[in-house]
Amino acid sequence: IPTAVPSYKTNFLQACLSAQVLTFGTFTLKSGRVSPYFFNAGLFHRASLLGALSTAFAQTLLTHSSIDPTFKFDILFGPAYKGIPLATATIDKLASLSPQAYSEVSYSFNRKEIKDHGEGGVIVGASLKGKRVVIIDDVITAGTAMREAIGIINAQGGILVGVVVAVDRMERVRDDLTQTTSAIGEVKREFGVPVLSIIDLNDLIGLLGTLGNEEDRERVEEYKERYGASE
Ligand code: OMP
Repeated sequence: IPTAVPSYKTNFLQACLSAQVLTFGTFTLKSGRVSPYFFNAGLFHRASLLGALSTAFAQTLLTHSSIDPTFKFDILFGPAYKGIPLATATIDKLASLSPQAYSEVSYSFNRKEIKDHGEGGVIVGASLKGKRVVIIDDVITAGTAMREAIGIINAQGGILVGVVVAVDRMERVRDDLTQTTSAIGEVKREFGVPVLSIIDLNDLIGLLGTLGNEEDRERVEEYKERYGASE
């Protein structure tokens, strides 16, 4: 594994492979595309794996903060359902790695069903109103899930300051070959916020090469040729 790749990325990739969170085969995606690989964050349920995932998310956020000291947030927002354990585990990890900077950060998530009794409302955890919010989620492919989450934050009066995902699949939003921009690129340009990922498609291709898994590497490369984004 090349030394230029930070160890948190390679540790994370190894954890994904060992737990089969990352698998190779033939998978139909939400977008209808047929992919040679799939990342299933729902399999990170064992304590040690959740620890590996939250550590990698925390390192990704800390690395970005060291490059851009103005990158500060009050809330980590995890869209229901898969984002919920990601947000809660990651703020806990951030606070233990860097208590001075992160002890006061909150988690927050949306309800899928509107609750009209008890405390009511759409949001569980910290209120988003007037707060600096970072969205945390599993995978970004065409960006549909991310746009929904941004809609909730805007409706609640939150200020979106960034997005972090486990895997950036680096795919074009549209199948049309004349439009080759990625979902992440569009979110970055449209909302003017950084969109970070623990790993992306190129990290994955690099790892398959290092592991000598030529068959899967070629299939993933072919998929990238077909659906990969320019930026
Ligand atoms: P978009 O909404 O197209 O960006 O797709 C993101 C969602 O697709 C994720 O939140 C997952 O529900 C699902 N997904 C995965 O979980 N892993 C993958 O490797 C690919 C997808 C997907 O369907 O594109």
